Amino acid sequence: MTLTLASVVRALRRLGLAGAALAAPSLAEVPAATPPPMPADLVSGPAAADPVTAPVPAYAPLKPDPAVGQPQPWGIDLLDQVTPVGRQALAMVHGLLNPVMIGISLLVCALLVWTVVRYRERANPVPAKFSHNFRLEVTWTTIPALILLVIAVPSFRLLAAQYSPPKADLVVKVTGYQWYWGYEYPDYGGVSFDAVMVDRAEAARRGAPYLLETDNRLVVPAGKTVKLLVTAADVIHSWAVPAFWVKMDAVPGRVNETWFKVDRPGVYYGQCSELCGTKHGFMPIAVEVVPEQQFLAWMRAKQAEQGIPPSGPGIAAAGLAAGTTPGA
Ligand SMILES: [Cu+2]
Repeated sequence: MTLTLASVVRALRRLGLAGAALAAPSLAEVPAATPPPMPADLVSGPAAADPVTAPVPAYAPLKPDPAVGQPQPWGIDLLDQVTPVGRQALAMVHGLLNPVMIGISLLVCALLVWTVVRYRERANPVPAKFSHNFRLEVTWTTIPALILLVIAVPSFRLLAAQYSPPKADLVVKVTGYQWYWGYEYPDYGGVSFDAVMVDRAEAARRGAPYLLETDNRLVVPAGKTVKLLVTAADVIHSWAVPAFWVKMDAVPGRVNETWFKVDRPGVYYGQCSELCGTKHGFMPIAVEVVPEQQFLAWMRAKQAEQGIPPSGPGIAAAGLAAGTTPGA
């Protein structure tokens, strides 16, 4: 019970009701989320890593943080967002949509109570017979229209942000199957693998949430723009990760495009979000965001495992093209 109340109080506080005006928040000033601590040597450019003095550390899978990128017990609010688009969207929900919804609900409740009390039969035995009120009708049409106009401004700004990604640093092809996901990295010699849900014991061993963890995770570099080409091989699926504010339909015979950029290394979970058959609820998505050097080490190990020669952006610069598996 304490937990429930605490969550409700926390969520209400986050709604920002105290100073909530109906005016659209200036989304240009959306507070940048607390920048994640990133060791300087991990923010690498091609020249940053000297293969002789700075050997690429071996890849080690990240342990999920129960507070980030996955559902919370009794959580009633949206997940904390880790992408620029997600932060923009969440600011709009907390700063504009929730106050508008709550304001309208309270107004309608108050009107209802007032009508019931003021116009009950005993207090108002002879009801009025008029059926139109020009001024009132204009008002209750204009005000909602203005509210929609106010909402439209940040809404279109958000849409524009979602559909105008920066230049992609990495492209991943995502394919939905009944009932698992397949991933392929065309820039790295076509490294590919499937991601299948793990059982309860394996999830517990990894400290990961059951029903959300997959045997192979989609691994991507932190701070880089990742473009996803999303499709499906059988029926319609949907690739969705709530903490990224990403949800894209995977349609057979079509390629849909979406993107995300996550600065904070971590493991983030999602699920197929299109009813796709009996095991629709059992094709989760696990994305592991790692510092770039770790990503390259992981990628090189995958290439070695799949008999693919060292290739792809950053592999040679990181000293991984020598044919050795990093950290081995
Ligand atoms: Cu599906």
